[in-house]
Amino acid sequence: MSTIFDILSRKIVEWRKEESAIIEKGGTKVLSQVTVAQAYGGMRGVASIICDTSRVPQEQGLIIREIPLKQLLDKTPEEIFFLLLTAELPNKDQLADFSEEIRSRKYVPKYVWDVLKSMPKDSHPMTMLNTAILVLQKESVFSKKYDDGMRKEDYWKATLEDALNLVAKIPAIAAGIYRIRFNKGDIIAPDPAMDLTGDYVHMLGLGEINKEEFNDLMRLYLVAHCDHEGGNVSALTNLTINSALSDIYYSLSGGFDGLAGPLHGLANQECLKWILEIMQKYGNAPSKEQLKEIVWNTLNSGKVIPGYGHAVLRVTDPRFEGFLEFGKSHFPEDPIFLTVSRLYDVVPEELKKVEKIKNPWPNVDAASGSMLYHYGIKEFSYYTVVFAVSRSLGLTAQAVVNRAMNGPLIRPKSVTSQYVKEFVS
Ligand code: HAX
Repeated sequence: MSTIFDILSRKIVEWRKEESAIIEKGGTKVLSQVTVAQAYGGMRGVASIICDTSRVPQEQGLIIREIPLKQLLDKTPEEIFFLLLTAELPNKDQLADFSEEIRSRKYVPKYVWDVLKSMPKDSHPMTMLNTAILVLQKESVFSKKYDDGMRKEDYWKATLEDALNLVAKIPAIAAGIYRIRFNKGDIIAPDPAMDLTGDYVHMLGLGEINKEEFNDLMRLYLVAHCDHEGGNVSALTNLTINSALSDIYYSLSGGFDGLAGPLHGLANQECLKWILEIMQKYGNAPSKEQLKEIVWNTLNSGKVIPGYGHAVLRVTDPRFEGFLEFGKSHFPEDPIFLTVSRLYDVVPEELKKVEKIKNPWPNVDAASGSMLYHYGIKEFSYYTVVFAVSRSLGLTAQAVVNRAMNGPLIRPKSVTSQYVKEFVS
């Protein structure tokens, strides 16, 4: 049976050949240009980095290794991680071997818990997650081997070791953070026999819920948030840090620092907060008129409508649709879910009236928090951590692929405003 290391060893030889051929054939062709407005506008639309794990066409949404997300919604995080890394779904034997690789790496050293327990009681759960990852950095195989003079061709192998270790440990760390931060009792140890989803649910220790249903939601959640091409804040940060040959403990925690922003992963926390405020004001079943009013009140107070809009997408996010379907089939009468659905009927039409907003449609964060809330995770500052557990699959896979392809140091050129002023005149 081939291990993930054997499979990637074979594939990387081909990928490197393909890359050399592309550069040889078309290395001087212009892929993208940058206007002055784009330089001032966060480089939106400038194609200038390579990411092979996934792509996000603006009219389709997430496509992982050329398979649209909608066709992957019944998969497990292990299958998706394998797909992100290798560009193929695993067969039965490969999946069994890969799952075992992950299961055997779950243990989280005690010093991580000591640090987390000593943090201020009001620390944000994302700060705790990023701290835990940084504290674990001393375990980095890449860093140790680099110090020992590892050859460049082997960087990816050490990065893969780090990726497998991180992906295996992050659910335990995330579940531990939930229990420590929200006084849920002792940390629950990982079960070596369980898969990533089952063990995360087990370690959260949520008490009286429909475990089977919640397990299915968590599987969907961990699949849906796994990756979103290479140019978003967390991915680009991860890439940039890793390109300096900082190991992925550094780059992942840096990427997650970006995910913790309200315009990125924190939007799910903001969105549920906003929905609960709406329901506090208008009751369990706000009318469309009331929802319109709240949308305009929010916009007029200078705030964004959380969960709506996107830097790339120009349609409803298929990840949002996945969650909407899940809610419809499992808890269609849940008042929070009903408000999420009703907002979907109202918000896009109102945002279309604001000329500057390029995408009035919902993104993943418009629905995901309401799902967790239904099953009893009511502490919404925790929601971005669940997002991060899933995104660790994509970010670590991107780093492995980048090291495999001998990715360059990321170092775009900056210019001063004075330079641009003279340039435009
Ligand atoms: N509500 C109000 N205004 C919005 C808006 C929204 N939902 N979406 C965009 N706009 C505004 C922008 O703030 C911007 O205004 P200014 O020019 O005054 O700054 C203008 O419309 C143009 O923005 P855009 O080009 O349409 O979108 P951007 O690429 O600049 O930003 C964002 C994309 C996702 C950040 C934006 O749509 C937003 O703030 N949405 C709400 C927050 C959110 O849901 N974030 C999660 C996104 C998905 C994600 O990354 N999850 O992790």
